[in-house]
Amino acid sequence: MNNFKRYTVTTALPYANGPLHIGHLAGVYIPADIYVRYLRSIGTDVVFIGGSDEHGVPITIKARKEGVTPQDIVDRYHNIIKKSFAEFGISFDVYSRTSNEIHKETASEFFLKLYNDGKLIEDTEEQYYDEEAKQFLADRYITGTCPICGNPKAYGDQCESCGTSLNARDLIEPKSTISGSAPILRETKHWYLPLDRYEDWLKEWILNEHKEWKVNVYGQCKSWLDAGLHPRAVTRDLDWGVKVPLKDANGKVLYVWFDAPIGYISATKELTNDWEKYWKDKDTRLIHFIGKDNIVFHCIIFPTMLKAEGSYILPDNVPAFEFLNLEGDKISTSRNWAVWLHEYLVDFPDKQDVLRYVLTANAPETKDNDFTWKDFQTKNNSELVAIFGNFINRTLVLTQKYFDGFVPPRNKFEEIDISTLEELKCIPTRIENSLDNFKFRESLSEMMSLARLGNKYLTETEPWKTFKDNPERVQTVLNIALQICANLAVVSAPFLPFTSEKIFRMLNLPSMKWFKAGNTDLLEPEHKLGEPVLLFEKIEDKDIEYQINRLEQIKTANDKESEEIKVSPQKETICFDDFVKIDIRTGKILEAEKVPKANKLLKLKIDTGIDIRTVVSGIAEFYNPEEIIGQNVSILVNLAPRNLRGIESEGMILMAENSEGKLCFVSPIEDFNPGSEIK
Ligand code: B3M
Ligand code: ZN
Repeated sequence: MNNFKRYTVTTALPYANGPLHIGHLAGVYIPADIYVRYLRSIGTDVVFIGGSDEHGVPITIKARKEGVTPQDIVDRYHNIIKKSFAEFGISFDVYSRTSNEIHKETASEFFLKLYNDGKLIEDTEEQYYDEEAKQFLADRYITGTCPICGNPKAYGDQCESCGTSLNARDLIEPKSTISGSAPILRETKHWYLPLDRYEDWLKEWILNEHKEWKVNVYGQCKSWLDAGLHPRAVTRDLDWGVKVPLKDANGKVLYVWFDAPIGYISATKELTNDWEKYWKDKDTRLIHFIGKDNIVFHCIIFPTMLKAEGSYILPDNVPAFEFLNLEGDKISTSRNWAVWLHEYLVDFPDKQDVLRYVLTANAPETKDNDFTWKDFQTKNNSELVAIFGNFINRTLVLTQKYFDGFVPPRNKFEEIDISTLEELKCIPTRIENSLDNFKFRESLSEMMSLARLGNKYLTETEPWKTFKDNPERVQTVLNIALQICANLAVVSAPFLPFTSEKIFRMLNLPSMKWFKAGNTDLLEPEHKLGEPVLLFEKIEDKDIEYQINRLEQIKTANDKESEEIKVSPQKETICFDDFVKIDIRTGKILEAEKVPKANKLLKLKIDTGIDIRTVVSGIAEFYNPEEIIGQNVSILVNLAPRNLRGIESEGMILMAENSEGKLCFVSPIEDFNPGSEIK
């Protein structure tokens, strides 16, 4: 270990504009959670900080598209995200958000301190302005023709066709996405952080003093520093964000990447009045867990802000992870190419630890890595079930059978007993060393080596054969096997917290701290054990095929999307009397949930004005249940009820369907009374 008195561990603040997927967990939150659980277990004073990043242009664009406010968007996703973290046991001491007051104050004060100390530069430059919408345009709000490849739909910051990163000024025939008009150039004032003035200091601090940082992190920093740094604007013309706290800054907010990392500080303030010792005492070790796309912000820009402010400590390490792919393809929210955490739990309830295990074993530590459902199944069936679960289960069941669930005494040792206990004593230190070096895959495999050791011990000593002739020998064997179980409960806790708790309960022991690991007398003879329960269960082929199928359907839908748009021909003529038989009403979705093991179906509760009824609707591929609650709909109410997957569906929601089978709601655009007739 080292000489620090306490730890501040932060995790990248996810943007509150979508739910979480496995890539988030694997690349940031699971490793951070393992690390913090371990630190707590060895008695370290640590605060574990998380929160939602609720500013930035993508959130305003999403809000505009849906016709709601940015605050509506972040309220929705902040809650979904927070819930997912809790469900997967990510044990934050505080999970905050950057739209709350304490953050606005903290970020404003930070900016003002830099401003008043003369640490920022003021500069005026020309930027695109939409005269109809009367606002300056962020790069994402401008489209035009890419000067490189001619794509007519390039964005002001990037052309998604050829991948070139652009400046809005590069676009040919730029257009505002807000009003559709051609923007004009207009002067605007901004404040800049002069990174160039900190270049020498950064070189010394990172390249000389932090050679121990992970190669990917060190390498990225070095190439930024070698290329030379330039002043960076820390304000934007936008109406969503932390207002710039200066008189002449109307309509300007802090740049999201300026305020977001300050969110770590505000979250700590929210947690404790004693926050300063976690941020200003040099005996505190500050560690940022992030994904690789955030390296420059956490290693260069935020440290420069902290240094310029003057009273804060700097990060001592920034363990950044690479990316997790899904079945060979980059995870993508817009293409719905992801395993969403809230959906995973519908299909695999109570299997949080299985996902934690698989994602740790495959953590994209040093290079991008792939998640596949087949591998998920294999790791569950042949590692968690066949080794870990099997060992614990056999030990407890045999103790129940031979000794009524009482821990037997130890008698004379044989060679294998001694060597097994010796090996047991070494394993915790190996896990510690790996964790101290942020090698999570290695630490997990050391943890599993203890389960392997136990399994091998039982297989070689064969207590089920020995019992008849030599029950005394079996007493020793099961005592030792039980000590291994207790040790597994201790050392698996950071990795598989839910499982660890179950083992402690099965052993009828209170949860134990890390210093107990390696102890061979955790269970006294005569101690009465609790009830054995199954820790892991086999995952069947059909459950995996279902998941693979789901992804294939998404892939097909995505491929089709790029094909031409076709319109189907008009149907045969009907008379007015046919039409009036149809009773369509305005309604509102009150509740929505996935129908288990059905790709396409959502079960909805609809207020039809007439009554509240259940409707099963085939829209699950296009909408997450959470995002459609409160949605206005048109509903055919006099359709005869139908039974779908055992659920009685009493009506049909009207949807528009395009030639690729994509669906969208057809609903009153105003909040109309449920029950109004549509004719
Ligand atoms: N929200 C970016 C991201 O999720 C950003 C992280 C902020 S950390 C202060 O990639
Ligand atoms: Zn292009």
